[in-house]
Amino acid sequence: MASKRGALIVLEGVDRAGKTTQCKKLVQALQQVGRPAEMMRFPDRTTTIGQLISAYLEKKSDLEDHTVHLLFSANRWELVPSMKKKLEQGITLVVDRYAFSGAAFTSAKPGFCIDWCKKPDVGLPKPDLVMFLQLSPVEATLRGQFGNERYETSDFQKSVQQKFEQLMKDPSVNWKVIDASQSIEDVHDNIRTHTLNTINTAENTPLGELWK
Ligand code: NYM
Repeated sequence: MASKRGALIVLEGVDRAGKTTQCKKLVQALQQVGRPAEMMRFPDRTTTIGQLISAYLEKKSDLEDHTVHLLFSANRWELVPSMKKKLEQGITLVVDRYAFSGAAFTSAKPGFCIDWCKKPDVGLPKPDLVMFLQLSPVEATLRGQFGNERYETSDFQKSVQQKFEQLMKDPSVNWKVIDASQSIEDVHDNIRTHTLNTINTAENTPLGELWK
């Protein structure tokens, strides 16, 4: 019998919600209980496309808004063959941002509708679980200053949060909202429980296609 597939787990949220910390802790926790797991992040700045995106985010280059949106999407598509291979091998992928960040960040720019923003990502491997780390703007401010990258301003992040809320109304995606204002350990316990349940169900269901 073919081995059971891994689960595709995504963490989303506005900047500074603690996604990266939680992704790392989750991968470690899964490995400790004998579940093969690997972390990925988008944008993946190591590829040629990722380097274009990285220069844009660091404000070292300017790119037209539609163009950079399509590059973020292309950066996901270029990783799809290796993602599918790993999932088939039984490896659970814990992903720091995915197409939801793509749609939320671009549609927060003037002149973009969320439907157009979702289109290039239609058909990507569908996450078995998307956990949204919820953090109020007040709590986010308490975590200190934003960095210097593009999009790192509180007004823009507020619009991004609203776009995420719109995306979360879609019942075709398995969203779970996590209160990110709790301690790192409490957030982790919550995330680990949801993930272990999802891994068990995903084993017996085929991988879906996002927004299709
Ligand atoms: N971002 C991320 C997008 O605008 N579109 C996308 O598709 C993705 C995946 O890039 N501000 C934005 C969100 C973040 C930035 O930051 C990447 P980080 O710190 O590498 O997660």
